[in-house]
Amino acid sequence: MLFQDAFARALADNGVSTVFGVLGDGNLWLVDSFDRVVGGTYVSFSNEAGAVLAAEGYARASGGLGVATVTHGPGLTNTVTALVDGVKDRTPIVLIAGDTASSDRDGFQNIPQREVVLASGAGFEQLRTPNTLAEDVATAIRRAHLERRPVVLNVPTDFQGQDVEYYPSERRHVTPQSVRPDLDAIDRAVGVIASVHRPVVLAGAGARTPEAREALLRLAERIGAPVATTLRGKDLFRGHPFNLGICGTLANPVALDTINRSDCVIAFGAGLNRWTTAEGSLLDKKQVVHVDADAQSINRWAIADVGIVGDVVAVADTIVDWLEQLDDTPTGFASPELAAQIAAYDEANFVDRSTDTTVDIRAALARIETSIPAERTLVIDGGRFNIDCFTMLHVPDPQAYVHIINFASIGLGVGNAIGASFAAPGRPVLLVIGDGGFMLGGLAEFNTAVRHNVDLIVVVMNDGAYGAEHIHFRNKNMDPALSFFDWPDLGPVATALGGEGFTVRNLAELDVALEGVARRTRPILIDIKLDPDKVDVGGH
Ligand SMILES: Cc1ncc(C[n+]2csc(CCOP(=O)(O)OP(=O)(O)O)c2C)c(N)n1
Repeated sequence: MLFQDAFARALADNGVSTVFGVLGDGNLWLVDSFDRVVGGTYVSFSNEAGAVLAAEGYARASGGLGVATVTHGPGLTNTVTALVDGVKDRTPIVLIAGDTASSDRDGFQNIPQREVVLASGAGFEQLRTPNTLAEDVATAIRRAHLERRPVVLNVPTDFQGQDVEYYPSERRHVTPQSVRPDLDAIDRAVGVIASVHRPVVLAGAGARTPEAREALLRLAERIGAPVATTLRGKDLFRGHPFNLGICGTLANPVALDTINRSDCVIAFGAGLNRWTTAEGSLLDKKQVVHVDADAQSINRWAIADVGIVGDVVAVADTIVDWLEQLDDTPTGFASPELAAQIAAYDEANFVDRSTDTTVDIRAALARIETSIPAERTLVIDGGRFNIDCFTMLHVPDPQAYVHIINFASIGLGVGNAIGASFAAPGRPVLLVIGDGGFMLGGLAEFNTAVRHNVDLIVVVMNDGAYGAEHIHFRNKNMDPALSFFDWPDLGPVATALGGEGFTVRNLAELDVALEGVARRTRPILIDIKLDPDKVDVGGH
């Protein structure tokens, strides 16, 4: 069989059905075979960065593997920021990169690809010989899953066109299993939990399944604890009477007061990083029980009194069983008074500072939250606008929130949003992004969304500035001129790119745009004009 046909078959045999990419002579025939011979879905991008970001968005929204492909040299170097983002986020993707034939020393696109990849923190897997392709493809996929990071599969260009023998590889990764917790660690955790009076149960990205939700609520009820999440566990407990929402620097006043008064945090699948713990202050003088399937996260950011390595559901259920045997009574910290305080808190309570020519960001978010279908995927780009987005926009389950700011890079949103839409077809993707982020990394890929008929709703929070930098100048009483941009109106730009664009200068125009969302037939962009002096600080 031809090398490229066998390669495509190996992808299909390993369950790869969708590949995001940009063509070049390094991957041309591989993509052709994937499309034509095995009937895979190939999604073409304008820039390699967008393709790799889409593979990440696909992996993040599906909880599985994302796959992208690029050509050698500049095709690969264009992906470096996206690779680093995947490394920091621990996203499993395989990037199939063509590589210059080893005989072609002077090729224009020849660079040391291994060195470029390794410097990004991604893994590198060489496709060794045409006849080892089945093993090498399976190994790259296995590594991406187990190492939870991007792995670049490096494929010499001259292998394309060669004849090979193909046998499927059995070298599969083992899917995650429920590891039983150490009973000694459970004993110590139960000792702590039975002795405290005001516990809080905290869930992170490692606990964002319906089964984990049920198990953690059983535990919380058993001990009388309110529940909270990290940003990445966003909306896991939405609608529950003792849901405090996000714990940390994004916490609302009721949550902050409750967490401050608590004497024990029982964290499941949560990193306990500086944002979740507000630089450690929220764990101060509290007992900490930290449960995670991955031993690496325990004592990484915060020090735990008891660390338990194990499956979130298995640990929570075991703790509940042991407490039942002790006949321990609930603490009463989750009291009717607390439920009343939570119910009374209104996150959409703000002073609307909209004018005829600029919109208040919170007023815009409140309307967007209620007008755009609740069954959505949500992506929020970097920038100072994003703080209010995290708390005022919601998702039906935490998997539907695609987190893209672990590298604090702006402009990664459109690629991620397109990839996420392929992982969750039938759900519109709502992307909120700043004008700086959209112009930096989104403009060309908005047309990619049009080309592939993606159900994408882009909201640009447009303060005509790099707001995160603008505020630094303002805070020092300096002229912020360097942070300002005189962009064209992005509504007509989106229309020119094949979508439907709206320019919004006031709330009446926002209502018109949101009516447009309800009858959309193609990607939509709503360019909302904000006053740069009326947006609260976020970003980096
Ligand atoms: C790739 C990259 N370049 C530059 C920065 C620095 N930076 C952080 S926020 C920001 C401004 C972003 O502007 P915009 O997207 O309009 O959002 P705003 O801050 O105005 O809300 C910049 C340039 C960054 N984080 N990432």
